Order: sequence, then structure tokens, then C-alpha cells
Amino acid sequence: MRTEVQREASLKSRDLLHWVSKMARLTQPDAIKWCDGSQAETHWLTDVATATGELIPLNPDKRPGCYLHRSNANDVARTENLTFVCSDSKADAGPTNNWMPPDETYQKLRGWFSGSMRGRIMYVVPYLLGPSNSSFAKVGVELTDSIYVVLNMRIMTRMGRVALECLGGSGDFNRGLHSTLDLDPKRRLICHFPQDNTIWSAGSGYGGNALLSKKCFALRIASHLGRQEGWLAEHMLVLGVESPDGQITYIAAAFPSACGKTNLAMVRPPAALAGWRVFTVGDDIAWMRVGADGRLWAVNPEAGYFGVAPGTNVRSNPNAMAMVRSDTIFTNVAMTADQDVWWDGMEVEPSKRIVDWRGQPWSSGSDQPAAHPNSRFTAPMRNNPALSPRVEDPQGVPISAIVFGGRRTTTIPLVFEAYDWIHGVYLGATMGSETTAAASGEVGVVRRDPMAMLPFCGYNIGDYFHHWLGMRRRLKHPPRMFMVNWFRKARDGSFLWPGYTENMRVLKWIVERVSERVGAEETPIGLLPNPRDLDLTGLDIPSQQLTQALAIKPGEWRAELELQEKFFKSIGETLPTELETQLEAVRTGIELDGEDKH
Ligand code: SAT
Ligand code: MN
Repeated sequence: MRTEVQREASLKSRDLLHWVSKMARLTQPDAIKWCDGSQAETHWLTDVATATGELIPLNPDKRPGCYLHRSNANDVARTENLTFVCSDSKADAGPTNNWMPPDETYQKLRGWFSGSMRGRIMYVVPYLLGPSNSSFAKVGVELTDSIYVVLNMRIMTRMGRVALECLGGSGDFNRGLHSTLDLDPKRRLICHFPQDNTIWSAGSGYGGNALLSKKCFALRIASHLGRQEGWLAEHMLVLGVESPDGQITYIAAAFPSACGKTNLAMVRPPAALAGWRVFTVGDDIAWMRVGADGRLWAVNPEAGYFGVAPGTNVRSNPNAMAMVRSDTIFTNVAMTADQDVWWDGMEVEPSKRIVDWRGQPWSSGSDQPAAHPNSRFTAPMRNNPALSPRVEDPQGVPISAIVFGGRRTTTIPLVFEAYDWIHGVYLGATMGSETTAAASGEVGVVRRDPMAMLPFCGYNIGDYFHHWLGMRRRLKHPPRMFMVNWFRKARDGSFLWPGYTENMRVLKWIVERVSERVGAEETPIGLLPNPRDLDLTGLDIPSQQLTQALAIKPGEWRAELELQEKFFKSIGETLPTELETQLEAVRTGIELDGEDKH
């Protein structure tokens, strides 16, 4: 299949052409299709995927341009235990990554990939991460035998011709090879070769395992490039908060997977906060560089959102509900009799006849969820009613605040601010969070998830902390740093803070800290809001409940510091001593402060 795009590529990047041929010799597809990202191509791909059953068309009146995909039941989340960073030495991958020697891994995978695309088409998917004409932008090419992956990549990235144009004659692109093989978990591996700017992913068709632009390139490989080139690739949403005077403050925020990044990035402020607005720049990944002005600037490398469906409803995320009305691929949600989608927590009555994410009849009395807890929507960012007008700005947006947040039932107050950059890096580095359905394994256990990057940092985590600390030298105007926790619970198990749209009140406090309009209380763990400075207009929350949400409980902190210390020990000698000093300072402060004061 020799298309116009291929001619263009062959004229320009000979490295690309050479690599595609080499991979085709290995995998032996029946045909090679170069993707140009056009509408006509999308129609063709969609028709093929519909014919094979990989996509199920949804009701064109209710969900125009929308499709449902059902994954193999053994392939519904990222598999961190099967994800490897194959750097030259084990020490480069560090204590938090799985590591295998690169030569051995290539050899093993070559065996698996050999002839794996026989009887299949190899799609060549060129894509651009970041706005075009931006110094942030990077090119990747994914070779895949999954049409579902191609259609998702088309939504998630700037895919096709635009990427080849940006690449020109250069050989500088990420080389991604992906084959679903036979979806046997015994032949499933997601391997990164940072030294070669290469990713080989086998045996899974699921999101973060198979859409190689996302966690594999935009985080694991990009974090490695960022370290070499002096920038940051982070698991962060980016949003702009507009205050009633028209000022926009940009905030980047790191939360682990399935902790509400998409909801926060698209938050519609409560009616009581008249004149406040939020614009989404990105919902999952931020690439950040120091600008000539000494500020930190961020872009969203992606062009779409791969969000968690369950729990999304008109109250929790009205913008997302509007966004997924058209041109969206749903994965592992339930389907109604009239071919609409449904999921748990949608807050609309399911119709009588409904099939669950596996395609089996389901009724509301069932003890099983209708949609898989990690079911997702893939939607183009242009559908987001709150999309920032700056999203294609090649410069990015200037970041005034960085927020870290985990899912913690206890210990961590609703919000507090770091004293300075080093303290902020310590807060990010010691972040803990309860595990979610986004990764396979036990759900709900607290694990350390530094900067929400535990599964995504492509090199030694101790070196990563050094890199973060070192950024300070280049920042003339560093962003302020904060920690938040929307998930703290009362003894009876109820949430202390209502979350969702009400999180806007915390963003407002952060904006007012950045513009130095409010003070804060100095505590051993950081700068806490004076309760009167949190705008609670129109929110019915007992003051005792707010006090609990903000409380520092020394007993809980002693246990927390133990866990932090254990984590620091596990990092070994690459751990920056500055971080140990921070931990000791908090410990001393907690001991001097005595018993529960809130
Ligand atoms: O599947 S993804 O890894 O892309 C989503 C997530 O887990 O954050
Ligand atoms: Mn994520």
C-alpha cells in the first residue's frame, strides 16, 4: 500500500522508512498502512473496526460518532508488574522500576514479535506530542496491529501528516512497536529502552499499555529526555483559573491515576463563586520548561482525554458529560437497549434492558458493577466546553502553582502550602495514595507514589528528585507548591470534604495565596489556610467538619513519617540529603507541637 503520505515520508525521513521496513520484516504483516490522520481514513478505519466487531456503533441520534469497545476481560488496566525500563544498567532504572537488560529483552521480544502480524495489517501511526511549531513538540511513530489503538491515537494525539511534516528529514522520533499478539497475559510485556528512544509493547490492547504516546512516551521516555535536556515531563493536569477581575492563574497538579485529574481539570465552579471560571489545558500529562523569563511554562502534549467513566455525571463533571456526547470511544462501559452508554454513578436510571461491559445481561440488583471500574472514554479535547484558548500556544502557559495530591483516608489535610521549593519537592516526593482500579492489583492500599510518578518515572527515582531540586537554580520565579487531599474521611467513613465542583474553593485559596491576597498559618507540616480564608459561600458544611478536614493529628503524622522514612531508605544512596533534612524538620516540629491542636 503505497500512499501519498508514504511517498512524502520516503522523501524526507529515510530513518523512518528504514525502521518501518525493518519492523515489517520482523512482524511480517500482510499489508502496511501509513496513517495520514484524515477524516476519510477515520471513516475507513471505523468501518473496518465495526465490521470485525472491535467497535460497536452507538445510537447516532444520542451519541453521534460514538463507539463502544469491549476489551478482553484479562486486559482492562495497566499491568505495572509487566512494565520494564530496560536502561543500560539496573541502577539507571532505580529501585522503583522493573528492569531487564536491554539486549536480552530485545532478543526475547524479537521472538514474540517474529511473524506476529501475519494475517494482520501493520498501521504506521506518526504522531506529534505538544502543539505544532513548539519547541516542546516531539514526534513519535507507533507501529501497531490494533485498529482500536489507531482510532484512540487519532483522538489522543495530533496524528498523521502534521507529525511527518514536523519530523521532516530527521531521524529523531520515538520508535514504538506494538502487537496485541494473542492477548495471553503470559506473553505480555511493556518495555522501554530510553537509550534508544524506543518502546516495545506486546500482548495487551489496553490504554496505557498500548497507546504508546501516553504513559510510555509522554512520561517514561520523556522524563528521561527531560532529565537530559533540562525540563520536566509530569503526570499532571494543567488548568487556568480566571478570577472575577479577569486574571488567569495557571496551576499544574499531580494526582495518581483515577483520583479525579480529569474532573478537576474540567471543573465548573459552583454558582456561589460568581465570576470564577476554569479552563482546561490538559488532564493527565504536562511537559514543563523554564522560559527566558525564568518562569516555568507548560504544555499538554496530548490532544484528547482518556478519562474514567464510572462516577462521571452531570453533577460531578458536567463538562465531561457534554464532551462525550459525540466523537467518543467508550471502553468497557455498559450499553442500554437503545445503544446508549451507561455506567455506575452516572445518576440516570438505567433502562430496563442493559448489558454489562462484558456484553452480558445486567440488572440494577446485581452485585457486580455494570461498567468495569476502570472503564474509560476517549474524547477529543476540542469537545471540552472548558477548553483553554491557550491549548495550542507553542509557548505553553506560565505555571504559578504546583499541586500534589493523593487519595488518603487519614492524615493529610484538605490543603496546605510548602514553605519553599525544596519543601515542595519533599511534599511531592513523599506523596502517598491508596491504589485504584487503573492498575491491576489490590485496590485501596496506601503506597508511596512520588509526584504521582511511581509507575511512570523512566529512570532512577533518586535522580529524579535531584532533577526536581536542580530545576530551582534555573527558575527565577518558581511556582508555589501545595498539597491537597479531597479524600479524607470521618470516623463513620463519610468524606469530610464534598469534593468535585467544591474543590474550586481550594483552587481559589491557592490563587489567592499566589497573588498574596490571604495569609496562612505556619505549622510543622506547612502553611495551612485560616478557615475564614476558605470561601464557603453557599456551601453547607459544619465548621467542626472543616476543622477535621484541616486537622494535623500528631499520632497519624508519626505513623506517616515512619512510612516516608521507610520509602526514603528503599531508595538508597541516590536519595538527596535535602529530602531527609526536610523529613527530620517535620518530625521535630510535630514532636514540639505536642498533641492534637485542631
Ligand atoms: O491507561 S492509562 O495508563 O493511560 C490511564 C491511567 O492509568 O492513568
Ligand atoms: Mn494518568
